[in-house]
Amino acid sequence: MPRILHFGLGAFHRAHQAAFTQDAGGWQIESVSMRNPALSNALNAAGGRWHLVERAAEGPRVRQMTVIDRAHCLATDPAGTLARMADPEVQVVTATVTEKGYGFHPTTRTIDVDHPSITPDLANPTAPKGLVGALVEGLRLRHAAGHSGLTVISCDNLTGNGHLLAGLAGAFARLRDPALADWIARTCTFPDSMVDRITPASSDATFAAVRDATGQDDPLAVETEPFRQWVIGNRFAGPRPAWEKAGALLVDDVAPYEVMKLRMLNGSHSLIACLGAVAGLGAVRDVMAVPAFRTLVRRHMQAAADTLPTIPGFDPATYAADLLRRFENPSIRHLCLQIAKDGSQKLPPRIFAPAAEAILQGKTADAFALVTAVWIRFLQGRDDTGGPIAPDDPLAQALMLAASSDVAAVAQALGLSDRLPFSSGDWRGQVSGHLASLRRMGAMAFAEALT
Ligand code: CS2
Repeated sequence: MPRILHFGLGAFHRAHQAAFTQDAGGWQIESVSMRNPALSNALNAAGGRWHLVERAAEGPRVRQMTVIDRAHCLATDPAGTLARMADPEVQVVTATVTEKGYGFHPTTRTIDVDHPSITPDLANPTAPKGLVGALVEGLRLRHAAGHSGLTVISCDNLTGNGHLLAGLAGAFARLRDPALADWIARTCTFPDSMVDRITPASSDATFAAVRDATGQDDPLAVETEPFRQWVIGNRFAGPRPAWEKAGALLVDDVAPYEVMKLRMLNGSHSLIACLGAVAGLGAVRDVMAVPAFRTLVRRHMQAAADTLPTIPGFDPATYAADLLRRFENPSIRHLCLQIAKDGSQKLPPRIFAPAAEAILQGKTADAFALVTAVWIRFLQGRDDTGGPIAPDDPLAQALMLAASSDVAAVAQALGLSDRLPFSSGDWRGQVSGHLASLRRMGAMAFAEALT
C-alpha cells in the first residue's frame, strides 16, 4: 500500500493530516517522533491506534484512528527511520515540526548554518536530528537506491512553507554533495500547504471524553475542533492520496490562502494569547468572553483582512465571523500559553509581515503595533496581578531582557532592527505608546479605553 512518511508526531498531525488521509482512504502513514521514543513506542504498542475527539459546541464525537500503522523515533533510530525514505512504497513526506524546526535566517529565509536544528546535522549528516538534515539524508538513501523523487509537504504555519523547505533542503544537500542537490531539484517537489485545525494540547478532559464514549483509557487521545481545512499546491512528484475526497483543496497557488490564514487566524490567536496571559486568563474562550477583548480581536481581523490580496469566492467578513465562532467554541479549552509559545518564530509572518506591507503602502499599521506591544508586555514576565509569566521561546532570555528596555531592544534581539516594520520610527513609536498604556492601565482597562 502507498505510504506517507510524516515527521513530527504531535497532536496537530494526529488531528489534521491523519484525519484527512484516513478519510481519503487507500494510503497509510508511518509517523516519526523527532525526539521522544516514549511516544513512538506507545503508539506502536497500541497498533498505531488512538482516539480523536472532535469537540463541537453541542458535544464531542469520538473517532478511532487507524491510518498510522507504524511509528519511529528519529533521535534513537535515525538509520531505521530514514531507510523508510528509500522504500518505493513511500511516495509522500509530510512534516509538522513547528516554526523553529526549520533553521532559517529570519531576514533572508535562507539556511542558518548556526541554527540548533542545522549545525549538529551538518557535522553528523548520517544521524540527523532536525527536519532538514533528515530529509536530505533520507533523499540521499533514496537516490542511492535508484528510486524516483518524492513529494515533500510542509504543514507548518510559515509563509511559502514548501518553497522555504525546498530552499533549505537544497542548500543543505549542496553543502553535502552538489549532485544530490541537483537530483533533489530535478525529481522532488515541495508544494506549499495551508493547514488549519485548532488542536489544544490533550488534557484530562480529552481522556475523560474517550472514557465516556468508549469505556477505554487512551493516553494517546487527541482532541480538536470539528472544522478542518487543507489547501495544497497541486505539484506532486508521483502518486498522492485523493485528499480532495476528504475536503482538501488542491490549487495552483496556495499563497493567498496561506497569508489569509496566517494573518487573520494565527495573528488574532497571538493577540488573544498574549492578552489572555497578561490579563491572567487561561484559555482563548475566556479572552473572547471579555467584550473589550473580543472587540480588539474583531478589529485585528479587519486590519489583517485589509492587507490581503483578493481571493476569488472568498469573503473576509464571513471568514472573520467563522473565526470568532471557532475561538468562542465553549467546548474547546485552548490555552493562551500554548499559543503564546515561540512568539519570536510566530510573529514575523503573522504580524510583522502585514505591518511592513501596510507601511510600504502608506497605510496605518497601528493594529500590528498593538499586538507587538501586547507581546512585549507578555515578555516582561509579570501579569497584571503581579503573577509570574515564563515565556517559552528559543530567544526567551534575550527577549525578556530586551522587553524590560524598549521596542528597539526587542527588534535587536530578533535581528530585525533594519527591517520594516521595526525600521520605521513612527511604528516603533506606536508600539511604545501602546506598551506604556498597557503597563499603566493593565490589559483590561487598556482594551476598554480603546473600544
Ligand atoms: C496557533 C495555531 O499555537 C498557535 O500558534 O495559532 O496552532 C493554530 O491553532 C492553528 O494554526 C489552527 O489551525
